[in-house]
This record gives sequence, C-alpha cells and structure tokens, in this order.
Amino acid sequence: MELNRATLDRVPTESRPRITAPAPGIVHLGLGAFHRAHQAVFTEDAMAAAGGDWGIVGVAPRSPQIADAMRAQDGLFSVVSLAAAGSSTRVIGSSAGQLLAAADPNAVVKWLADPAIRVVTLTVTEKAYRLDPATGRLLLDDELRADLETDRPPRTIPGLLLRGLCARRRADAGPIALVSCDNLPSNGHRLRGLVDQLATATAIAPWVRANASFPGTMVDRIVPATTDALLTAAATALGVRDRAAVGAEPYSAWIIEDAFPGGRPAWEQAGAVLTDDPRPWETLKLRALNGVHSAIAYLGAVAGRSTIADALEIPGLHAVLRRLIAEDITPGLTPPSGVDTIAYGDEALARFANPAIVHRTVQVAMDGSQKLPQRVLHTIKARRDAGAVPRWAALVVAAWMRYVQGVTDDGRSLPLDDPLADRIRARLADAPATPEGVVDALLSLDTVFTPDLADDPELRTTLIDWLTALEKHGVEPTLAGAA
Ligand code: CS2
Repeated sequence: MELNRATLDRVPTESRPRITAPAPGIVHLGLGAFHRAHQAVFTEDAMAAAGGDWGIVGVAPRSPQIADAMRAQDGLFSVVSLAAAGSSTRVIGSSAGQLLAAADPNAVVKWLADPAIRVVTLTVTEKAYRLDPATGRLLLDDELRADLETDRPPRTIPGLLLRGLCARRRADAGPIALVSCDNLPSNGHRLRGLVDQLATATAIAPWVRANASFPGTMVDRIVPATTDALLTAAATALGVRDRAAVGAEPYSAWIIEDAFPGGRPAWEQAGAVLTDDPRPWETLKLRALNGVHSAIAYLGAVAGRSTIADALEIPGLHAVLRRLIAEDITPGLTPPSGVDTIAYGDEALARFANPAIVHRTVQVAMDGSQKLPQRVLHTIKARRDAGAVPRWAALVVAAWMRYVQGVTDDGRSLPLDDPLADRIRARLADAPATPEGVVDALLSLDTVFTPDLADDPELRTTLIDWLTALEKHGVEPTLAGAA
C-alpha cells in the first residue's frame, strides 16, 4: 500500500501531516531531498501554527522521479529524523503541486506569473546560478545565451526566472520575493545581481526593482541522499510505502532576511529566525560548517572512507579540524553577536559524527570547484590579508587537489562530479605528474582561484608541501602526525 491521502488513516496518528492540500502561495525550484526536509517542514509548521495559503508548488528541474512519486502520493512524503538514540518519522503535507521544468517549462513560467504566488524559493545547488565565484557575475555559456536570445522554452534556472518575471510583469501579478536557499555567500545579493544582470538586457528592469525582493538566508540541515534502507525505515514507521521519503538529522535552522513585499508564511512560528541581516550567519555556516564538511569529505574519500561519520574516525582528523576552526577560520570572521565560532565548530563536528546518518563522502565532495571558494578560499584570503599562512585551510585545498586526481590511497577510483570536470582533467593531463605540476595546473583555474591566491608564493609552497605528504605517505599517516 502506498502513501497518499486515502491511506493516511493507516499512518500512526503522531506521524500524520499537520496540514493537507493547502492552496498554493510558493513556487519552489529544486525538489531535492534538502528542500523536502527543510523549507517544506518549516512551511508546514508555519501554516499549522498561523494559517495562510502557502502551499508549495515544487519544481524539479530535470529528473522526473521525485515529482512523479509525489504526484502519485497526492504530494505527501515523509521525513525521517535520524538520531543515535532512534528515529522519528512524520508525513509532510505542505506541497501544492509538482512540475517538471525540463518537460514543461511553460507551466513553471505560468505559475511564476500567478498572483497567488508571492514567494519563490530555490535550492538548485551552486552551479545552477552560473556565477563566476570570483566576480559574482553571470557566466554566459551557450545554453544560457540560447535561453536569453531565442524564444525556445528556457532550460536554465536564470532563463526560467527571467521568463517568469517577464510574464509576471505582463500579468500585473504583484510583488514577489525570490529567496535563494543555496549555500552561497550573500545568496540574496547574488540572486539579485543575477536577475539584475539579466533584466537590464530587457524592458523589465524597473519593474523588477520596484516589485521583487531578494532576501538572504542561511539554511542548515544535514540531509543525505535517500537510500533503500531509508525507504524501508520510512515504510516500517508509516505502515505504507513512501517513494519520496527523506532522512535528515534532527537539527534544523533557517535564518531569513525579512523582506517579503507580498507577505510570507509565519516561519518564525516554526522556529525560523527572521532578521535584518543574515550575512554573519551565512559566513559562519559556510566556513565553519560547510568548509569543515568539505575537509572531511576530501580527506575521508581519499583515505577510502565512504561516509562522513566513518571518515571522522581517522586518527588525528578530529584534532586537525579543531585546529582548522580555531587557527584559520575563527580569526578570519566576525560571528553573529553572542555566537562563539569555536563552540559552533564543535557542534558541527558532533553533528557530522551522528552515526545514524549515512552521508557519503563523495556526495559532499561533488562540485568542489563551485564550493571551495566560499567554504575554504575565503578563509584563506582573510588570513593571507592579515599576513598569516593558514596551514589547515591549505591542507583542505591540497586534499581537493589530491581528490580530483581520481584515485584513493589504496588505488580505487573516485568520481569527479563537477561542472569543471573536463577542464580539471585537461589541466592535469597537460601538467607534469609532480606535486608542483598539479598545484600549478589547478591554481590556474581562474573561476576557482582569484589572482591574489593563484599568484601567492607562500600559499603555493604550503599547498605543495601538503600535496607531497598526501601523495607520498597517504592521508592517514599525514594526519596522524599533523596536529
Ligand atoms: C554539504 C551540505 O553536500 C554538501 O556540500 O556540506 O549539503 C550540508 O550538509 C548542508 O549545507 C548542511 O546544512
């Protein structure tokens, strides 16, 4: 038996949704696991506490599986909260429709122009913004150009947004907030810049300026890709099968800039924090949580560890990460008032160690070229500007350089899942197979490393030293003696 509205009476009472079949008010782009375990839950709780028509029309950009599964389940799906002490499962009912952009982009454009929709949220991953991480400007490739310069239905996220906003202006459908929930620095600012850059080429720029807001947000919940074991656990807890279930850690946080010209759900009643300036939270989280996560992912994957929790058991790694947090990350940022960066980092390490979460190192390792700048290179830059050499942050970059060569310490192959994969492979193929050769080849990727870092002799030497150690001895011996 499958989860849907008709079978809800078989689901244990405490696991049933707090709301069902809400009227639409939000379009969400990116129907992945993270959205379902984060914004969908906050929005359900907000509607349950304070009402409002804020049902979420979820848009899957390319892959049909989840949209199909949710449609067959009347939009219902469950979130399994995974803790060492046991799990709990609840069905979420905040969904108000599912679309597949690749199959029907015009349907998405139509929803974006619907006056019922007053908020658009996005979890589309870093690469979908097509921004040069160094400059924050849009990278105009052929696909995006075709979206902008032809009448064919848009295929990219920026193209879809632009088309939707044009249609919204024509329909006079009222003001709207576009909320990036991706792990980008100043994500609201960046999304605004992207839309501005696109809009200036069209007649809609003044309308966008007057009608659209771009609140910044910090989103946080560890949500690994769903496994068969998770689907089985959800089915056991619910008494019915759920093909769209997700597993997540119990912790969940959302800091949101309060700038919603068309209104918003009462997310504060669901535990979110509404603020004037989320940026100190974003910086803290990107560097002291995501940066440390990436460190564990690259070192762990090269050491042959398949999960984050398992990688954390590598002798010496915990001590190295604490030094990374204390010596490199902490001095380079100003945390939100009342927050201690070292305590925050310790809490992140405890969350990563959650044994109930099966989070694969290669999942966190993917898209490194898009993640490294805000997670690690900004830490390095802050320390270099202060005249210091951030040894531990350099180790993370060296581990990425080791990882992208595609082989673990015991000779197994590693996936290179990255929009720059071809460029990375080409640079490596042309370079001498020495630590110097690899470091120079990768430092020349100019959308990853800005010139101040690429041309920094002290940083280069530190990277070469670490990469030499990693290649000569392997991750585990390198870490054992490091901290
Ligand atoms: C992770 C994040 O996959 C990754 O790169 O670092 O998805 C991380 O789990 C979340 O940002 C936690 O909020």
